[in-house]
Amino acid sequence: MWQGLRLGGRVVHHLMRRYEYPLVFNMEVVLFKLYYYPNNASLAPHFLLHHVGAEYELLLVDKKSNSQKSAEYLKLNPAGRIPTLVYNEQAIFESPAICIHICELHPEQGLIPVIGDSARPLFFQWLAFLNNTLQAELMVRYYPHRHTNDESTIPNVVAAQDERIAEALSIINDQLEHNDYLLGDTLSACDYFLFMLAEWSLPIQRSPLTFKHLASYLNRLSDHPTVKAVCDIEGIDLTPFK
Ligand SMILES: N[C@@H](CCC(=O)N[C@@H](CS)C(=O)NCC(=O)O)C(=O)O
Repeated sequence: MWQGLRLGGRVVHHLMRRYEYPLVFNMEVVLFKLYYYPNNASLAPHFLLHHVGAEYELLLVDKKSNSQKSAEYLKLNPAGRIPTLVYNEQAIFESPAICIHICELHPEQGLIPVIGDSARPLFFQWLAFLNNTLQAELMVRYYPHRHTNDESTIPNVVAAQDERIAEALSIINDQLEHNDYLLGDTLSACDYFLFMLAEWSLPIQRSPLTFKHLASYLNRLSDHPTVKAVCDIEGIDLTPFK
């Protein structure tokens, strides 16, 4: 059984359901289903679904019991990772791809610059940097045992990663010195993605809050209604950003 929570629009239901059943609430089809775990890589897509005002259902993938590796889930996401988005019966995985898809389905929200806008390549640049560099380094930092066959070297892997993460945060900090948001003066999906990764980075020695411009940006974003609402749903404490 997946534990589902339907959000968006006006109604919130708690329910238990099998995901293969047709999804109909009050005779309305729920368009988006997000397979998530609180404060995991599903957080950025969750911010976006909330921001665009989508009708969506959250389906908890119980990481504690390794449900992301269950045969049922692997049919949707052969990588066995969180998140997965199902839209119009099509499942996709990889959080940046999911983010882009949601943005493109809601172009009126301006969360991705349109084709021809000079900010569009920068959008791809920052999203790729966040996902391929910062997120990838964080994954090694938090799962160091996957990156060594000698347990005694785990502290070295962690220490090396802390430095690499600080380097990535420093590049982002420089970008925010003269820009309100990653792309300039407009909020985009990249900012939600960065907020997710910054939250994960809080326990690190050179936390994002030790970088002046990044810290004040995160402080501002932590007051954004979407960030507040989604963090409330996922039980994420925003006080460290205040
Ligand atoms: N590149 C993937 C990574 C997703 C990922 O690693 N998710 C983590 C949670 S944050 C996960 O599912 N970990 C469980 C596992 O590796 O078994 C994405 O961005 O969607």
